[in-house]
Amino acid sequence: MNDSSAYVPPKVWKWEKESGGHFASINRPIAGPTHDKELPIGKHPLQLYSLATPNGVKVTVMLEELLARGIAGAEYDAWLIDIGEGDQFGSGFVEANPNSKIPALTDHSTETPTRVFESGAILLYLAEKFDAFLPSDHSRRTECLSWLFWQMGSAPYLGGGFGHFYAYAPSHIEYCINRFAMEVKRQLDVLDRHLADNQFMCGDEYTIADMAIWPWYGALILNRVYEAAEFLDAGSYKHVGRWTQEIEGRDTVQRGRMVNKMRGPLEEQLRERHDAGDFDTMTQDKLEAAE
Ligand SMILES: N[C@@H](CCC(=O)N[C@@H](CS)C(=O)NCC(=O)O)C(=O)O
Repeated sequence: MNDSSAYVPPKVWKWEKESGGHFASINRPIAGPTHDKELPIGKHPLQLYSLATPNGVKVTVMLEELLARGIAGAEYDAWLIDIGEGDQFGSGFVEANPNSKIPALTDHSTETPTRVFESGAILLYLAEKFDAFLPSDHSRRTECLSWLFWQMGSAPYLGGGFGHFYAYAPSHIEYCINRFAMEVKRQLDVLDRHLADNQFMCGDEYTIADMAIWPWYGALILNRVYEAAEFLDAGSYKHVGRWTQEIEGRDTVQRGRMVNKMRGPLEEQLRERHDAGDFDTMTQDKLEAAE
């Protein structure tokens, strides 16, 4: 760049001030806990510590799908981790996920508790544990995992790249928005071309690849993230739109979206989930009415 007013990086970067963007107060250049706080443990083998962001929703949808299939071992307690309040930096959470990001899962049904972090790893762990939503045929399984890992590698360009500069940065920087809008539109086109010939990401089978991709790219189509559907002309990706609506119509998906939700209509917020009946009795509207 030859703009003389442009920022010139120092020889060694130092953490001197917050960046000023949304979430600036929780961003730090160091890992590890900031305070002591044990994680609660409920009555079920699976303990989920999360928040209903797209990464969190992947896992709650998977758990609700497993339960809807009659897999009782997938019963779970879902505890709320408020990342705006820094819960992800509590000592117990850092033990569950050294990367300090939701979602984190601990399975207490194993000889010693098994921790799983990274949403893609959690989906794969649950799919393997319960032999569900992952094709058993090797080549179909490989296709499914290719799309699962595609999502894990691609969504940071959508969230940390496009979403950050379009919706959260303190000012709109044309270069950054152009760069990441271009990439996100390319990703949507990848999905659109694939979904033109496939009902789901892996042919006619709904799998963990759909569960990973839908909460991000479906949310973009439905204008639930970054209010960017118009800007990205999301409606033009017809096959992604058809697939988005088909998955949106699943009851399991609607339940999964409610778990650990802290925003939106109170009747859609089930901030903690400990029992299937909680959807009827413990939503935030009912809790507040009972106060
Ligand atoms: N690659 C991770 C990303 C998880 C992630 O970025 N989680 C965000 C919320 S969507 C978070 O916990 N942010 C808190 C922070 O960065 O301090 C995964 O898929 O699990």
